[in-house]
Amino acid sequence: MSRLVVVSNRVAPINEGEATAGGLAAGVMDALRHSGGLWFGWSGQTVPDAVVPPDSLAPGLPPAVARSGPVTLYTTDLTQRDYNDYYRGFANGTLWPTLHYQTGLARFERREFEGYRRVNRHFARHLAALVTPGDVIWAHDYHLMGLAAGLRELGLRNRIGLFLHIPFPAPAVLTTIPVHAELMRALCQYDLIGFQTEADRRAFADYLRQEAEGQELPDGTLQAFGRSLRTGVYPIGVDVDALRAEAALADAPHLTALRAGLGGRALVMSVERLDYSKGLRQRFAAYERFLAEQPDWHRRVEYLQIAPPSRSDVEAYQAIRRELEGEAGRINGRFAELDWTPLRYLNRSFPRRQLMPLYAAAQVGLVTPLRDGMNLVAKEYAAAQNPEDPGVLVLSQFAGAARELDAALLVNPHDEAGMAMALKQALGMAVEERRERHAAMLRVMRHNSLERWRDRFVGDLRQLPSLVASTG
Ligand code: ADQ
Repeated sequence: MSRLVVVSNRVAPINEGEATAGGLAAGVMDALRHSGGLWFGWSGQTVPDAVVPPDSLAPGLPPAVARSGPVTLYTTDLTQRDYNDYYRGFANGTLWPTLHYQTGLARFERREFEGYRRVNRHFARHLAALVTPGDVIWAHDYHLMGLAAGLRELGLRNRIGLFLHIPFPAPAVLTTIPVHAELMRALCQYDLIGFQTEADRRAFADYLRQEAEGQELPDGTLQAFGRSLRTGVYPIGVDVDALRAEAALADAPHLTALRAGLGGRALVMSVERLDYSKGLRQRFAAYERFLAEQPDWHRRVEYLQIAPPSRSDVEAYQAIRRELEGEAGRINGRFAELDWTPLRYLNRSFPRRQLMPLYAAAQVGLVTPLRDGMNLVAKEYAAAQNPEDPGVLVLSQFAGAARELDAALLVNPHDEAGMAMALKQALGMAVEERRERHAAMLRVMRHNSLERWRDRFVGDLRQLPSLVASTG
């Protein structure tokens, strides 16, 4: 079997039992262990600019290596300038907001786009030295849209695929990025591009048709920029049984502390990185409205929001953090009693094995992003529930997960009154209805598992006609 080479902005910790590693990292690592392979990405370290001359094509510091059985990890450092332009700049200042339809928060600097291309080439040069002609290369996410182009420039003809974890927006939104054509031309150097939903895949095909004179052949092949490529829909999943097993460990000390604090009140819970795309501001407002309109729920409910800061050196993230701190204080100031804090807002992360029992203890999982590629928290929350007495998932219609989990209570995160009503409905839902909805969600999640996501993507990539094989 051809060797698998995974590339992502950051490489996951190699430690199998790593408590904080997400399902995604574990799933990809499993695939690598299965076929043997390597994982390449940024080390997370930056070095002073002087180490690599500006615009140099020299690869910089040699990649560090770690091994675990048949899996080898390679990482490379970035210079401070690369980090600023590529990671903080174009990836998280331009692409992230635009692909989440937040064009008002997006900024554009050509210098940063050049940095993005530079780092993608830098990754490509390192990789080119590591891969052999039969390897299949699986890149992840919006940081690496230019990686295949970098590899092709170096003459690589391997099968190269990209899975986009976040949404692909409508063409009218994507074209707000001044260099959209250069970006999409580079993206089309991939052989296979995977999306979370059919809506994302369709938006990409629409862009190629409307903006790049592309066409879609009856067998689904897309042709644009002089290239033929395949696309597919691969909704990322979770390992339902493993999550439920973690969630059922109910005697953890942190859970005892939570229960003591709750004193029998119903728990509403949300967990995410602190990010403007996750809809926290709108959710806080909806909860405030719920409290204002439903005085009979006062003292009987508590909302726990866990949101560790992320990307704190990007201005839009500092702004949302300041705003939420203010709002949490104001809402508590308005409703709290001596013995009741209606909203608990924690800016920290928890190891997975602690998070799952918390999900299981929550009567309502409130997952209301303004846009989200998939949203794994929604699936983790549903998987963590006790099937006999499950909690209710209130889910944004704009999360990719809503396409599969239509048995959740679906809400529009911009509809404050609608969200407040859904919260009331969730808190009062009879156990039969909760069981029915939960069983329906479990069925979908068992089918679209993490394993299936990975095996389908890697299987499709392996099956593509190999340019190496066909040309010798
Ligand atoms: P994210 O935007 O990071 O992922 P999400 O899908 O919810 O969003 O995944 C977050 C992961 O981190 C989950 O496994 C969650 O349990 C964990 N996590 C979040 N907050 C945590 C906390 N406070 N403590 C511990 N763990 C925490 C991107 C895309 C998504 C897409 C995923 C996977 O934006 O749309 O679903 O990739 O493709």
